[in-house]
Amino acid sequence: MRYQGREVDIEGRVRLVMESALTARDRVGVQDFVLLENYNSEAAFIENLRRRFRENLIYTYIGSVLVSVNPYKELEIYSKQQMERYRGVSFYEISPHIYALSDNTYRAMRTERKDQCILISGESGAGKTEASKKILLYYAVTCPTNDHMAILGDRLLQSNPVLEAFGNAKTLRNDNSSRFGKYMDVQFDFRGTPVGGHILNYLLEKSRVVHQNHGERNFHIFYQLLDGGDDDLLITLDLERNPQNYRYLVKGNCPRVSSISDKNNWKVVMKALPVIDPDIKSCEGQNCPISITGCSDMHKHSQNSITENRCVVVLQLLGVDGSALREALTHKKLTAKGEEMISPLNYEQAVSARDALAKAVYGRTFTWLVEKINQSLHWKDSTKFPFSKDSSVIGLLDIYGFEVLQQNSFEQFCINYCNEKLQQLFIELTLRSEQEEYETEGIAWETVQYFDNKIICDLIEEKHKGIISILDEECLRPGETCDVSFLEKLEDTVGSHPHFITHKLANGKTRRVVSREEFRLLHYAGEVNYNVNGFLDKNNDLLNRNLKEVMCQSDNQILSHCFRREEVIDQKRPEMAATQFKNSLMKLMEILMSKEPSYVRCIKPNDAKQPGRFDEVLVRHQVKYLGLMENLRVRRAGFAYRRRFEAFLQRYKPLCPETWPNWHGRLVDGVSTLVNHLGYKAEEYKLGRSKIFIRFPKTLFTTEDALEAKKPEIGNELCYTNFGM
Ligand code: AOV
Ligand code: MG
Repeated sequence: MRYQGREVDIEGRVRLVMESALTARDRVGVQDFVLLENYNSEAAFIENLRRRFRENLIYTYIGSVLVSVNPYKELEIYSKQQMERYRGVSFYEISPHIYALSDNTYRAMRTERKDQCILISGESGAGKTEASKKILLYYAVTCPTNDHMAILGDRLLQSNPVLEAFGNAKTLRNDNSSRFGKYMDVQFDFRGTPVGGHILNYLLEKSRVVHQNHGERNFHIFYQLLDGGDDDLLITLDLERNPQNYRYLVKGNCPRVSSISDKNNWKVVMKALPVIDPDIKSCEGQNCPISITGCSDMHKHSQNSITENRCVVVLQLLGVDGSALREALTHKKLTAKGEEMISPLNYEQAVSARDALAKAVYGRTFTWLVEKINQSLHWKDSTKFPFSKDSSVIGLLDIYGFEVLQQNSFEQFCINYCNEKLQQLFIELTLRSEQEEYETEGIAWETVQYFDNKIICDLIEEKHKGIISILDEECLRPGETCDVSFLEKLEDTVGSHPHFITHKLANGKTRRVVSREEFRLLHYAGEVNYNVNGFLDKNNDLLNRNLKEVMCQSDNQILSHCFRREEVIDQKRPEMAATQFKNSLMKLMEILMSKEPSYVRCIKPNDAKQPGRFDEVLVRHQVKYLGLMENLRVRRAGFAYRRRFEAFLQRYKPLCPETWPNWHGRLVDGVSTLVNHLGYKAEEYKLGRSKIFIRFPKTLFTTEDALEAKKPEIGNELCYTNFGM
């Protein structure tokens, strides 16, 4: 909303519109949805997004929430000059941008000395990872630094290509899809200089190492190695260039991706690895994760048996004894009544033991890599995680987005559960808290209805009754259990839940849309059928004990770190995969709740990954489930401006002889005296318990004009300063 050359944001910051900073193009549509005339209309909302998208204006605010639409093309808006434009400038003085949000968060951290976090959400391919990289780059470039800290900044940045190589893959939804969740804390000292960092990683999709759906690939690093590794390295690792020759790379029948240069990315990773850890110099070295990758694709597709030479190379890389490994891959060791028994595995069992080993080797190497990165980001002892109190952090959350594939399995179940949790956090912190503020302040307020997805979170995670508990029970139950018995148990326990559906209808008939091996969850973001095949195995995530024993003997530096002897000695069963994931998400929610959140809500404009295409149906669906309309209504329907009594009084006290130069009574009486003097009408404002709420921006503009007119009398410094909460 503009008034006499000023704009006001819903938070109440009044600012002069800097005509030079905003061009006519920037003003296509409205740059903040709260300024939409018809703010109740979804059609108007989408039209505004579309008009801006057409002009490559991919960012729009809802108050302080940044909505971003993936342009699927490189835009000239991320240069260093652009960063400079956004530095230290108020949120609304300039067109919406991820840099504005980054800068605002940084300044809030410094001035309020409160930890911040930036939560980036949206479905697979919507632009979360790109957004998180841009934020990190912004801090690396614009924050004050010194020579030491420049190295740290470099490490922070270089951790990205490395983690992406090992943790991202081409899926049908996204050519560079994150297959792990990532939360990164960047730590700043009191000068605002980045001094440390820490990454928490969540549930890597290990099953991809041994299987890919049609049109998808294994993790990028395999293809990078085969395409980019120099001849000598490939000879040492006994590898051929063609990925299609490898069983673990051929399943998706998609060796190349047009948008990706594996060769170039290999170079980037090779440059980045030694920045993170100078010890990782040579790829053949035992302390290089690349050599582990070399043995993960140990099997050639075209041959039933592994060649003699390849066998020798793999054993060398794994650093284990050949006959012991062969024995462990073909036999199972059981302990019954205190006695050890060895029984041979059949073909399928041996294949699954081999796959389990490959997944374990890859998954644990990935965790090792994250640990290495974390060590390199701990600048000195005082920056050990969790960080000390004299520094502040900005946390960045970039997880795998909500996904619906043709066949959805345990991995999609976990990914989508994670997205439910994030949505729940968004509801907690924006919709609920905003409404609760009116309640706490005793302000009359018409509640905005929104869908609270807690019911779905409960269905999945509730103790004893939720899907994860039932899955765990079924994994632990002695006797014949299988994926189908798990499904039956689900039907018995949660069959009547409004967000759970199987093929069975209440009248005994069969529902067509869900097969006999599936259950359907009605997620906040859409309906997903999960095929139960593999749920038990994936949740168990077991590696035969004798395989573990062999791996513990490894003389490879990385693997001996990954496979600890204690694991074999300790007979206690570790937590199951889904429960581990659930617990780590609970911890993550606690971390995020303790910080001041900012939000980036990413929207995917089309399913074809194409620039310039705005698929209205697809966008509308996302606007709906992301709760953007409710978000807008809550911010808009109430009061445009709110400030604590002391801040309001401090700023406007020159306008009233009774409050100037100082007010000595109760704050609420001071504010009341002031607004009476200014002639505020009863319907224009309300006084809460600690804040004044002003309904219309116009009221505030008039007051601002009066202050402007007073300027010659009271001096400039009072204007646009001291305008905090
Ligand atoms: P995601 O992180 O949200 O999906 P990405 O951030 O990987 O999605 O974005 C997918 C692709 O969209 C990128 O590889 C880019 O090609 C393009 N893209 C996204 N944002 C931009 C931008 N601002 N400018 C130009 N291109 C962009 V997933 O990790 O699958 O949930 O799990
Ligand atoms: Mg991603």
